[in-house]
Amino acid sequence: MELNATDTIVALSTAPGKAAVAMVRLSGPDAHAIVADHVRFAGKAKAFRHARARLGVLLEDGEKVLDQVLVLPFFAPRSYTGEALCEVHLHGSPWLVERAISLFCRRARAADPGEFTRRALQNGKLDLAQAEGVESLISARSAIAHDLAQRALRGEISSRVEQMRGRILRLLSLIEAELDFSQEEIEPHPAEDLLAEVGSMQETLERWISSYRLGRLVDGADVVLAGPPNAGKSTLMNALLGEERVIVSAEPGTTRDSISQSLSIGPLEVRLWDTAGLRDGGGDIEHMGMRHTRELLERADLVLALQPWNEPGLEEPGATNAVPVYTKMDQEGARTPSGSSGSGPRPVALSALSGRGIPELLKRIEEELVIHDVGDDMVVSQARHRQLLEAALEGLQRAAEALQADLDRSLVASDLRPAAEALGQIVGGFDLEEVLDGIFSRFCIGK
Ligand SMILES: Nc1nc2c(ncn2[C@@H]2O[C@H](COP(=O)(O)OP(=O)(O)O)[C@@H](O)[C@H]2O)c(=O)[nH]1
Ligand SMILES: [Mg+2]
Repeated sequence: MELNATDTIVALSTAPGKAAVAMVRLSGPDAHAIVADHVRFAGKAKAFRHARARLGVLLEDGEKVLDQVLVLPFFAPRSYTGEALCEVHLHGSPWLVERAISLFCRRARAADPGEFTRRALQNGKLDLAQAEGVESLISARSAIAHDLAQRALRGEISSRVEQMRGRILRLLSLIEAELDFSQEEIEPHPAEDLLAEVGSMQETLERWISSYRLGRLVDGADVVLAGPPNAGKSTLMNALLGEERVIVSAEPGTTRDSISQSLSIGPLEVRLWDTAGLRDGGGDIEHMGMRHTRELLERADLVLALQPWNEPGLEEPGATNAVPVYTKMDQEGARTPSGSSGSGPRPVALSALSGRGIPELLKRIEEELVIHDVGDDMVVSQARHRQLLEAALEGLQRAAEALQADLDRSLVASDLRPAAEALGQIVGGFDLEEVLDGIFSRFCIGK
């Protein structure tokens, strides 16, 4: 895609389909003129003013009134894209929207997916991490997803990553300066100082990378109901969903397939999985179900390991992310099995039939998933960011090793450079050499 796009693009910016109101957006040099061509405004002919809405009628071929519209113009660079932009609000009939777009398309072109945001990126209105934030915000389905997207959009990821990249570049410039002026008897920086700085950056990057455990939950957390047949998994599934979603029966092996359903728990979106209970025996289909159960257990964010209160220990919750759940606590004589208060995670006791213990379970699920209060610290929610942070960390690790082994400092520099580059890719739009040039042009030796 060319920089400084010169064509004007148009697209429906609200969801497609029938709606009370739809918004068609144009961006590019002719955005205002194109709209003015097709809309007759009430009152005296006045020029558009930035961010001032005007009522008018959309005309087909200069006479036939298609709809009453609200026109909202934005001037470059004070728009989302940084270009002249115009919103046209009209009634949300798919036919009408189609008509309006084809009128505008006489002098504009239908936008490619994401092209408005792409132009915003090219015009410096957003950086790459913020553009990803826009997409995340639109797809947010939970309070956590929304919160993290807003942070990205505000530039919190970008500024932290940029700061970290700045630290690496400062280190690089120190080392490069030593190398460039090695004849001039400059005292090299002690390895311990450099190591301390690299070590502190490593620590921060490790913390950021581990925050992905929380950040990835923006796509929904997988919570798996596991346990032997007849433990009450399907009954609990229905109780949590508040509907008879899955079949419950006293016959072991009733659930043979894994079934998932979404559920909001606190700030999270959870995919709750009912599974085929693991047991010896059973037919082919049940075995296939059990294989799927094992796969699910491996990638689960949280396992609820169900056991009837009177048959504890049938299924040891082997996974570290498993919470023991004692079921059927409404039965006569039911009590939490002894020995359950020892080491290991605190058990939850409940009855899916009476509902007792269900609120506690919901609270516990939330606690287990939102591991710690992240406060203002960085939370990585994009797999792309995590990969690049890992690449950066690897570079720092190698640099630390080179420093420890007292290798030539040029080798240290060549490990630091890809680390800075990886961080640069998170925010995007930077040329490392360019930045280094900038830094060195200001760098002054001997002063
Ligand atoms: N009394 C009592 N029975 C339950 C409870 N939960 C499940 N059951 C019964 O236990 C049997 C097996 O339940 P189900 O949910 O199908 O177990 P699953 O095999 O783990 O899915 C059924 O007869 C249920 O009615 C409970 O909380 N209290
Ligand atoms: Mg079942």
